[in-house]
Amino acid sequence: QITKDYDLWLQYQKSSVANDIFKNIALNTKDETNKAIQDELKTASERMFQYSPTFSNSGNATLIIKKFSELEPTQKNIINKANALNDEGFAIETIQNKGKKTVLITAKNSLGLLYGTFRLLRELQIDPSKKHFSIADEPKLKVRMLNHWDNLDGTVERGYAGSSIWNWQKLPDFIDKKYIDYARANASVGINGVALINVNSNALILTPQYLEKVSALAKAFRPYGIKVYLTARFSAPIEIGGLKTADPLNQEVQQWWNNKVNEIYKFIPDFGGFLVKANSEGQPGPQNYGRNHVDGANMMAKALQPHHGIVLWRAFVYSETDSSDRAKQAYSEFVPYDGKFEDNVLVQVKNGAIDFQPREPFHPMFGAMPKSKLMMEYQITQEYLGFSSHLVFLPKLYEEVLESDTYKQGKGSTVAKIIEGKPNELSGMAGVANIGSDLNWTGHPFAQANWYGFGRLAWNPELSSEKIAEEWLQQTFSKDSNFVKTISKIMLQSRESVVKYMTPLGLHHIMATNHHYGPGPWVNDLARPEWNPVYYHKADKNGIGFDRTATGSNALAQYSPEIAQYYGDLKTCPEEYLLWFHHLPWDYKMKNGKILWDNLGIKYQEGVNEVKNMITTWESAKPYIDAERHQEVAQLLTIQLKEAIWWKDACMTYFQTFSNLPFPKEMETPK
Ligand code: GCW
Repeated sequence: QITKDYDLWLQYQKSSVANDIFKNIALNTKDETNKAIQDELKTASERMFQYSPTFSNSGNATLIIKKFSELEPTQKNIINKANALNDEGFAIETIQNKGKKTVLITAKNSLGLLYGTFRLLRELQIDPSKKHFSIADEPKLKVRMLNHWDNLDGTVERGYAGSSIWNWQKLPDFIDKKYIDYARANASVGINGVALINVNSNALILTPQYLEKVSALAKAFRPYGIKVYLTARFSAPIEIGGLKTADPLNQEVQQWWNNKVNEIYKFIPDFGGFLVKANSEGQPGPQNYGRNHVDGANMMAKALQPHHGIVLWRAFVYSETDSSDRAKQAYSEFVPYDGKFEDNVLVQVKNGAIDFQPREPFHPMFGAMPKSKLMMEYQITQEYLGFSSHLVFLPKLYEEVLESDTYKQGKGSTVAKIIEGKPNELSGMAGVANIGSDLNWTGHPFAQANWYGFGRLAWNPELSSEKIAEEWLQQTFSKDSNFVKTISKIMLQSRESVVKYMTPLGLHHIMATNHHYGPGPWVNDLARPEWNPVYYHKADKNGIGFDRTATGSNALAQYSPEIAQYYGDLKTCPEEYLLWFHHLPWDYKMKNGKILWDNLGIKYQEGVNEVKNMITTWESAKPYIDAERHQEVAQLLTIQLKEAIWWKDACMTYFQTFSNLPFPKEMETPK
């Protein structure tokens, strides 16, 4: 073992109690997924309980893993239970078998059995003595995928964990063990799709030379139920097809995509489909030809339909020409087309309308397109949240968005309900991966929890972040309840802390220009106004904040009347979103009786103090875990504190040039 954190949450730590559950496993190992189940059980059993399981199809099994079509009629009640589950669901039950207690994992197909196995292993990692099971579970979303922003040259856009894990030069013949471990980790939380390269795509990925390599990766992932998707550059028919145009309504262009898709399926029979960024940040798209998003998406959708492939059409668009409020643009470009997208199109919407900020209100498109299928796009990589140097537990952010009530179909139409969609229809969640070539995969050991938590929420968008933090800690570090209690507390608070020391009270996009690391609220020399932080905070001598009410950009009108009223009225608008929706004077009196300027300083200071507290708490965790990972995290927390102070000092000093007020007494004065 090179380093413990390579094993992620699949540590399978040596257990102090015995359990013979893996002694004799009834499993048909002919199928490649069942073979993956076998490998996993062997590893887990040897590491946790120090024995190798026997795999057979008869005898006195201690664990039976069988599709329910293979179960005996006497096991009817379990069959019924499992039958009610969807195709990827599973049941785990302790049953009487030949007079002995036996654990049974059953599902409709082998992928369900794999998910059931990983679930059993999670339960055992948390409680190794466990013998009684009665679990039935199934994913609530169909597409649960990672989006890699990896480039073909090995760099990763917004990647902070080394370089790309895809070794294009050695593919297709060399299958790095890392690919398998990556697939195991994904399958263990139910992730079933991966878009291999950047949405700022390179058409070369669609050429046979690359498709051959992609097909080798698809083959490696297949036993783990993971489908491969590719980003499709809209202008590919010109760049690699020799056509003069990429106009989606041109017959030749449609034919080119049909042929291309047929070719792809020859290489990858279970290819997932295309992920497309079009007409956004300079990427080509249908608008280059006077067409719209529906024309573009449906053209690709039609090519994919004969093969049951899908299109993930991104809604992250904003144009060079309209810069009154970037937050409004996606809604204006998409909502008028509700109901026009083909059945196999998912519109992939970022959680908020600006761009993966530490905190954003939910995207107004959620609930606004009832006749279309919308899927969620989260960022797991921490572009705007301190890269992989800051400990930030993102499931807390994900959960906040999923729980938000859009009121679009009446009270209770939460974002989670909207993306879950109708039963049996296409639905999904994507996360921009934070994975790279670093030994620990994600740069920060705690960033692994964001990958894990994303997967758990994609499986069940209604899970609590608290549960996710606890089970991740138990599997990754230690089951000790003291440890789990204290460290889950700092995880759960970490997202609020980063909001406080970076962008409190609804401020946003004031990170340094281009790279987005560290503070940079001041003017830059970029031509586009919406790439300038001052566009977002609008600080002047009269006050600070973006007026998105009717007196300003009126972005609020894109929400349901209930939400527009709630955020628009200063009496009800939560402090967290104050400056997101309102421009207010520096001496605006807030609920605690203090003025806005003082509250800003107090928030920045609270953020800093909370990081200090994280450091002391982490110090107390020393006895519970290995020195190596303890030391790693301790060093990173030191960076985080230094930078929280940097944020506070830089922002408050800059904003003071407008407010002309002294720092509040609660705030430590910048050195
Ligand atoms: O967050 C912004 C990033 C870009 C990214 C873009 C997008 C891939 O700064 O790097 O491009 O969003 O989501 O398309």
